Amino acid sequence: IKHPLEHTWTVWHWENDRSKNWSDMLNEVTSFNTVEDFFTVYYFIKPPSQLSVFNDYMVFKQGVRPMWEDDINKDGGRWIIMLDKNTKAMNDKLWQDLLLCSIGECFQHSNEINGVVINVRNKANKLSLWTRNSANAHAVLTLGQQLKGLLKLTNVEIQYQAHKDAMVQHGPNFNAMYKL
Ligand code: M7G
Repeated sequence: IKHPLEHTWTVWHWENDRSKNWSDMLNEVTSFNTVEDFFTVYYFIKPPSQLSVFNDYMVFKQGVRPMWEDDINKDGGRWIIMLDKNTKAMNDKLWQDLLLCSIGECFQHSNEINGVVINVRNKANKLSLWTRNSANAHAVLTLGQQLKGLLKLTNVEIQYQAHKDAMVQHGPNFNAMYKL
């Protein structure tokens, strides 16, 4: 018998294609709801360090589309961790840790978690933890503190951005709701 997870999670892949709208570049890959099936998927797909730039992985609870507009995301936001691209193995390890902590329900307030994302970009990669309600300051801050602890990011600043702000603020400089 396989070891069941608390939730079923869906893996999405995004790849840039200038001829398409952002949401048309999103593809649903597969879903899993056991530890064993997670690892089968995890080792089947390329690690982030082997993806070309302008590729993303998104892993979200089943039924939540990995976009701001989804009903479950629209009042939410994300904790963002900028990753130095020079440390490939470290990038892959942090992505794996973030996944394992999320699907393994390591976080308090894990009911506030909608999904996790890694964006592979030119200068830096971006790891994020998407939460359901940006107005729930207690849950947001607790999750941020745990994120820093679990991923051992003591000397790295992480920033929380509401999706409503992300919709109007583009680029690497934005007004963070919280910084830790
Ligand atoms: P990004 O891929 O999150 O980060 O957003 P990046 O700046 O490091 O590449 C880049 C752009 O993709 C945004 O400015 C939007 O145009 C588009 N985009 C990203 N997300 C997550 C969404 C989304 O959820 N909905 C829509 N409509 N566009 C998005």
